Parts: sequence; C-alpha cells; structure tokens
Amino acid sequence: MENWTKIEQDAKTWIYEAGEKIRQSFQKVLSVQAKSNPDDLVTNMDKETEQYLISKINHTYPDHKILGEEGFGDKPDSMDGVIWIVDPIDGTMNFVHQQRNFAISIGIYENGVGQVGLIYDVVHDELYHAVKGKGAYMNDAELPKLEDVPLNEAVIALNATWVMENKRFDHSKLVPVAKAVRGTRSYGSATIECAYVAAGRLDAYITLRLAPWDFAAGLVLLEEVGAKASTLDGKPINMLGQNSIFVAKKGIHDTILNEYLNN
Ligand code: 2AM
Ligand code: CA
Ligand code: CA
Ligand code: CA
Repeated sequence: MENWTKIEQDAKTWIYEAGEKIRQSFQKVLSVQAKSNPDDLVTNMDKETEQYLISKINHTYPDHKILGEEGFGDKPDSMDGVIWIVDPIDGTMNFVHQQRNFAISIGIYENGVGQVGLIYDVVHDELYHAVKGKGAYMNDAELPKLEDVPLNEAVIALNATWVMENKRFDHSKLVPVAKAVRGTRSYGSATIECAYVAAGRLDAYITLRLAPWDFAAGLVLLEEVGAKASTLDGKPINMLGQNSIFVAKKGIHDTILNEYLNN
C-alpha cells in the first residue's frame, strides 16, 4: 500500500522548490527553442525543472515510473504500477512572453487511477492539490463541491482553435456554445484552466488536443469537486495518448454535450 499523504507531501516540497528556481530564473537569460513548430516552445527552464523533479522522484521512489513532457523520464507503455506524470512548465509561451500564467503540474496515478494531483501557479503562489477521496485544496482552503449554474451564466475557457477550421472537430459547433454562455476566456495553460474549473473560477474548459501531462493532475482535482471530464465526444480520456478534453460542472457538461456537440 502506498502512503499517498506522504507522497503528496514530498511532491509538494519538490514543486515549491522547483517554483522557487523558476522565480530565480527571471533574473537570468532564458534560452528559448521551437520544438514541433514555431509556436511550440521549450526553454532551458522546462528541461531543468523536469530533470530536477525526476531526480527527486527517482531518488525517493525508485520503483515508480515517470512520464514527463520533455522526455527525461521513462516511456511507460501502460498505466500499470505508480506513474508520476509531470509537466515541468505548462504554459511555456506565457512563461516566455508574460512571465505569468504558467504552472508546474504533477499527477500521480496507480494502475490508471488518479491518486494525487498538484498544480502550482508559480507567480501567483497558488498550489492546487488533491489526494483521492480527501478533497481538493487551493493553498490551505478546501475547494467546495461544484454547484451548477445555467449555461447563460457560465464562463468557459476555449482556445482560438475553435475559430479555425481543423480536421479533428467540426469547429462550427462551438460557435453557438460561445454565444450561449456569459463569457469565454483563454489563459494559455491547460493545467491552470483545469484548476480554475476545480476552483469554480471557470464553469468549463474545452480544448481540442492535449497530452497526458496537460490533464493528469487536473483530473484528480476535478474528480474531488464533482466535475465531469471526458473527451469532446463524451468518451473516457486515454491517459497515455492525445485527447480532446472537455471538463465542466456536471449540468454544464451534460447541456453542452447533448444540446450543442452531439447533434
Ligand atoms: P505547454 O505549454 O506545456 O506546451 C496552450 O494552449 C496549452 O496547450 C498549454 O497548456 C500547452 O502546454 C498545451 N499544449 C499541448 N500541446 C501543445 C503544442 N503542440 N503546442 C503548444 N501548446 C501545446
Ligand atoms: Ca510544450
Ligand atoms: Ca502542457
Ligand atoms: Ca510543458
């Protein structure tokens, strides 16, 4: 039996230490490179942060596996055992351009079940954290269970991909959603957007393509506050691959899925 409270404590210590290193890096020159395309950025701090977290995890939990965005971890081909899913900087474009609205994210799963979720918004010093069955918190404050709102009072997060033609999804279905809600937002960090849904700052978050490190921690938080999470077509999320992601308060999730997307 794993001691999830101890594991969460260790993860918190390391995420705070990593956050401090990132804050200190604002004084230094950043090295920025493009990965798959000119909009897909990576910096020395993404790599250094992932390596730092992996060294701590490997030293303390040598039996656990690690899946990290920058590839310094393992390449797990199943969710068997304990897997730490790490995004060292989520929102790298914000980190480079704005020095805010980025987060460090750690989700810890056992045999595919989310046990611990941590999302640290470094600049706002806001740590969202949850252990399965023990509630979700922002710093020391427990996040209340989500209460439904009507769609016309909902604020939802979307990215600009919904206004563009794309091969994965009939984007025109999202136009009526954007019209029906009270407001739309785009923060440019999937983990912060998931954390905001868990904290009730947003009522839903919809995005067309994310990797496991973008949603692993968020799903643990969202489960604790009673949110609903699926792909955009209402299917279960695959923890080892790319997915569209739709997380929301229950009633908002049902309404958008049944009345706007599934027709
Ligand atoms: P990242 O900053 O860790 O790459 C931006 O809208 C959000 O989408 C960020 O959370 C970003 O994570 C994520 N994302 C996922 N795949 C991406 C890609 N190929 N290029 C840019 N952002 C990506
Ligand atoms: Ca990236
Ligand atoms: Ca990410
Ligand atoms: Ca990242």
